[in-house]
Amino acid sequence: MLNETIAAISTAHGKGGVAIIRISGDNALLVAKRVFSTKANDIEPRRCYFGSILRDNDIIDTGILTYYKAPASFTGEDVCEICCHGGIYVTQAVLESVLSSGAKMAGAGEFTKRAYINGKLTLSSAEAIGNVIDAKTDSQLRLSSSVARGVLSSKVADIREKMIALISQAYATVDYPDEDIEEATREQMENTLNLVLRELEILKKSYRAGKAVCEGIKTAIVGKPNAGKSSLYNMLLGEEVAIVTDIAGTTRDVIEHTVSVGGVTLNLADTAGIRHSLDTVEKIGIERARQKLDSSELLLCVFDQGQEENEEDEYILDSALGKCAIAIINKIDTPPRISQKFLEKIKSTCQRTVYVSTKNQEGYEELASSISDLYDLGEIDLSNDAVISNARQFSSVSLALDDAKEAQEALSLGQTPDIVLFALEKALANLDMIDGRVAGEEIVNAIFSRFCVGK
Ligand SMILES: Nc1nc2c(ncn2[C@@H]2O[C@H](COP(=O)(O)OP(=O)(O)O)[C@@H](O)[C@H]2O)c(=O)[nH]1
Ligand SMILES: [Mg+2]
Repeated sequence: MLNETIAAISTAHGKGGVAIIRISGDNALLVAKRVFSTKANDIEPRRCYFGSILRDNDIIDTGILTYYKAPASFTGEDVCEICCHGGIYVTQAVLESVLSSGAKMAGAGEFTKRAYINGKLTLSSAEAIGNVIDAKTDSQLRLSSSVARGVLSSKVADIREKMIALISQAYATVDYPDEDIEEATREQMENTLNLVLRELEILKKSYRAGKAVCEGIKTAIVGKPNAGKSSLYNMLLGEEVAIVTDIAGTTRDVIEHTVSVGGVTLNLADTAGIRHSLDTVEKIGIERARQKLDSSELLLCVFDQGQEENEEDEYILDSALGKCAIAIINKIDTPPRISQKFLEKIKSTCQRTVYVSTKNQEGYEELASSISDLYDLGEIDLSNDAVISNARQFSSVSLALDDAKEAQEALSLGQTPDIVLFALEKALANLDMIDGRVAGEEIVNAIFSRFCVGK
């Protein structure tokens, strides 16, 4: 039952200065009053009241009560928040008192789900609140906070409005099946449709950046032994994680960490140097390096500029063909011996070429801006532009775009209005999936079950 009054600890589970127990539902104030005793006669909304927190008539703590009256609350229902001291035991005791006073334990994400169902949040905003909580890098925070504030939703609403105008224009003519769409109307529709197409294309393209920030890019550092892969790995992570020695074949296991470089989230793997080896353990490491090379979305191919290139370098470069790759010319503190011809080949194979000396920690900035550039972060303002940031949203935009193209084609071929209308309605239905106007119950449940209890 939706309006059952629910409660949970909304702050992190662990010891802290303060904790918040949130209560939401028709009986929120009634439940809170049973647990919280204050001198005030009346609890007014949006005011803070100091008082005692009771369990079975015993005072167990003192704290603050805040009441948010429906619909002006996070969930859109009556909400009370009791702020108590943040010890693990005391917080649990306050929650138990609330539960025995008539509230039910909230499920994971149930507050946010109610906010969505009550129209306080769109689906993409609700999803983004989860991402704000999970954010581990600055760009993840900026992007998810912008989606949570509704920047994406208002762009979608804007496109939606144009589509609805188009649909109503098409409906106006569909009632007279013997007539074609009038020339003036068609021109007007074409103009609006072109705008819609352009905006959908921009949104679709924004996923390159959105994915790079939110989901991260599977990245492997590859190169021959001793090129400086582990040194680069450590430079990017800002700490000595991987073992660096001058002994070829040092790295054997694949080491993986997540790091933000130039705003892009790299799921970064250091690998064994690829070469012919007879050592049993190193051979396994090399095999794993090859697998990483194949399964990665971005390669950082490391070359030692202090050595003439050899067949191992050639092999690495050939493997980068057709993939997204950045060449890292390392050891620029040493005299160059790599051939000009090979450098040319590197530049024509890899999307970017960056010169570094991991020994002197030189070239980080250049590498960071290359990565940022490669994933369009230079063109996008993460805090203010509408950006698609997950596969679910991407699929809706892509489908809507295909349908809108179909409508455009039908319109320009002078087909009957019902064909145009059919394509436009499909486009609208697909676009509406983003903010859950027609999202199936399963999708909605999948999104909210990712949340922690109390959110
Ligand atoms: N001169 C110089 N030596 C480097 C540089 N980067 C790495 N090295 C050295 O090259 C050797 C191999 O480095 P390592 O990172 O283990 O290479 P990997 O086998 O590719 O992982 C070590 O002795 C490093 O100190 C650099 O920028 N300049
Ligand atoms: Mg290594």
